[in-house]
Formats: sequence, C-alpha cells, structure tokens
Amino acid sequence: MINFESVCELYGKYGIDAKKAIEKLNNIPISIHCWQGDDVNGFENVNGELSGGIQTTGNYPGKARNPEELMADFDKAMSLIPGKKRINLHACYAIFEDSQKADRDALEPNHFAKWVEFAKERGLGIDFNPTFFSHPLAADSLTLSSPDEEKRNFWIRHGIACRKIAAYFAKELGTHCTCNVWIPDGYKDVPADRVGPRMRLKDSLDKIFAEKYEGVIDSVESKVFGIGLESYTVGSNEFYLGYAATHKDVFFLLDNGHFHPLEYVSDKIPSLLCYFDKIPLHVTRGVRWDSDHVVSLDDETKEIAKEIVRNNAEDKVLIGLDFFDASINRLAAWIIGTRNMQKALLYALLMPNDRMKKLQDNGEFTELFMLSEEVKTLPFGLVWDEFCKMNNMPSDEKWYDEVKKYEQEVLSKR
Ligand code: RNT
Ligand code: ZN
Repeated sequence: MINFESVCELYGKYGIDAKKAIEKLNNIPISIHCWQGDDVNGFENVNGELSGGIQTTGNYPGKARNPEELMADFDKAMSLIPGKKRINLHACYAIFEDSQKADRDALEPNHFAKWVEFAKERGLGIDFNPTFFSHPLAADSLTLSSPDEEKRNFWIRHGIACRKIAAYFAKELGTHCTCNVWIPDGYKDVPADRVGPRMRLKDSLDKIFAEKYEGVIDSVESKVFGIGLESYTVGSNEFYLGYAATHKDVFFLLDNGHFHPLEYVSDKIPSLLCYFDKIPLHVTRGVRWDSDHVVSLDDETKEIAKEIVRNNAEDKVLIGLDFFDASINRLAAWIIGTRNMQKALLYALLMPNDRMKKLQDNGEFTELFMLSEEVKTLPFGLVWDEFCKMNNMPSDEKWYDEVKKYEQEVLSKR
C-alpha cells in the first residue's frame, strides 16, 4: 500500500504541492443543477413536455416527481460528492402552497422559501435561472424576442421577477447568486428577418437588467441551435458577447455544448478573462450535438479545468453543471458528473503550471512537451483518494453500492 506521504514526495520532485492542491480543490464550489434529478421537468406540470429545443432522452425508472423526492435524491447524491457544493435552480422548480399558485411572471421569493430553508440547513449557496420554456406562452419558442408584445412583456416580467428572487437568495444565504438567462428563441427555417428578433431581445434584456440587485451575478447564455430551431438562433454567440461587453454588470455564460465541435470553451475562458471578471460556466458533454451527456473526465473537461486553475481564476470562473441524462440512474449521473469536474480540477492543480509557463515563454518547446507528457502518469488517483478521505467519502466505486441500495429501497418504489 502506497501512503499519501510518498505520493506527495513524487509530486514534490516536480515542485508540486499535493496537500495544497487538495486544500484548494476543497474550496472550489461546483454549482449542481437540480434538473438532472427529474429530466428538467419542474413542479408546475409533472410529466409535462419539455419544450424549447432541448431534450432528455431515456426513461430510467425512479425520477423525482415532487419537491420532497427531488430534495431527498439531491441529498443522497450530495452525501457522495466531496468538496464545496452549491445548488442551481430553475424558476419552474417553485414550490407553491395550494392557495398561492402563480404564473411565471408573478413568481415571488416566498415561492422559493422551502429551497432557502433547504440550502441554509446544508450550507449551500443557490444559483438561479428564469425558465423561458415548457410554458404555453413559449409554445412557439419565441419569448424575449417575440413579435407579440403581450407575450414579450410577459417574459420580461418573468426575467425581472427571477432577478428579485435571485437577490433574495443572495441576501438569505450570504453568498452571490448567479442568475442566468437562456432563451430558446429561434426559427426552424431560414428567417426573413434576422435583425428584428435580435433588436427585440436587446430591448427585453435592457428592461430586465434595468435595475441593479445586490448579490446577483447576471449572465446571458448563447447557443448554436435547438431541436426544431435549426436555422436561426436569436441569442447567438456574437449577440450575447456583444451584449455582455457593452453592459457593465451582465456576464457571458459559456456552455461547452453550445459551440461548433472544433470550438473549445477551454480557449474561450482565457479570452474572456482578458475582459470580464466573472465567467459563469455550464459544464456538460456534447456528443455530436448539444446532447447534454454527463460530464466525463475527458480531455476538454481537463483543459477547461487547467484554464481555471493555472490562471488563478477560481473566483472568477463560476463553475456550474448542465447535463440531463434520463437513460441512467439520475443520482449516479449527478455523482459521476460532479466528481469528474472535481477530478479535472485536481488534475489541473497537480501540474507544474509555473514551470510550464516559463518553458513556453523561453521557447523551450521540447522540454515543455516532455514535461506535460511525463506528469500524465503521476499517481493522480491516489491524491483523489486522499481528497475523498479528507471529506469522509468513498474514493472508489463503493459509492455506487449506496446508490444501488437507494435505488432498491426508494427509487424502484416510485
Ligand atoms: C439549453 C441551455 C440551458 C438549459 C438549462 C436547463 O441549451 O444549455 O442552460 O440546459 O437552463
Ligand atoms: Zn446551459
């Protein structure tokens, strides 16, 4: 059995402090999305249709059907994820007492009081998202860019209501709340007017962001296309990057499923770091398209983590997850995806980053290549084990036994 001290010695030879690495990792929050637990269903209309050009595929049994189940599942999953966690909610996860049902444009902080209670008890921060889909007024996938002024105003009111709720989360929990606007708006076929919808979106955003709310980090999320909306996306990359660049307190959220396959978010992070002091992320795994597979410990996830860690941008890059796989156990999806993001960060923290930068600047590319390949076979897994041990969590596949037990005892009975 190799002990952690000898692992530290091995890393020490490369000038890497493995103990420091796990301490750092322990303080990097990952915002875990509630919507993996119920296939982006929400509580308004259980088993309703997911709209907006996004899709979960699969029908693994046992998805959460109400707040109690979702919270219990989330708790179980969190008990098997080490490190610092936050929870990311969508507006369609409002919890109503029977008498106070409200439409999206009339949502209020008290509709999220149960979530605040939940977060307080567990020491979690909350991040938030208005829900501009799965609603009758979004049936045509036109919300903030709709030519129908009444509809557009409804969605503007929703955006404003959500920012107020985000401010409530920030105040109650004493930590920021990222409030991210993603809309599905687009057209299936080649549009006759590409500017009009964008000018309307711009106007809607100006109205939504008109007031400043304490503790809220506002962001806008672009994408390439949605299902049934293949020809045109109103909220394109250029549109939102331009918007964020010209609006002081609005940031640009990068979802790594939302770009062409040869564009890399790992290269976009260091570009945006030159201009923005916050970069919210949605880390996902697109397979051939924006498929939202569970995050894997793959090259791009590691590369994203490197850009966060070696630029000391842990406070600037706000890491959130965004995947929804309904074909496998949903708790396992949460656990695997989140632990993979943490593994990627740890991997990046265990690289001789300063030495590598110097080699690049000195033009010593042979040594740089040699070193980057050598460190790949250092016993990274043993440092991960230590990190899990420090958090009293199983480091190996033993966590899966717990999930299987929960599946037998709880999920299979739903
Ligand atoms: C959709 C966006 C968006 C959603 C969530 C549910 O393509 O990625 O972030 O996945 O808001
Ligand atoms: Zn996203």
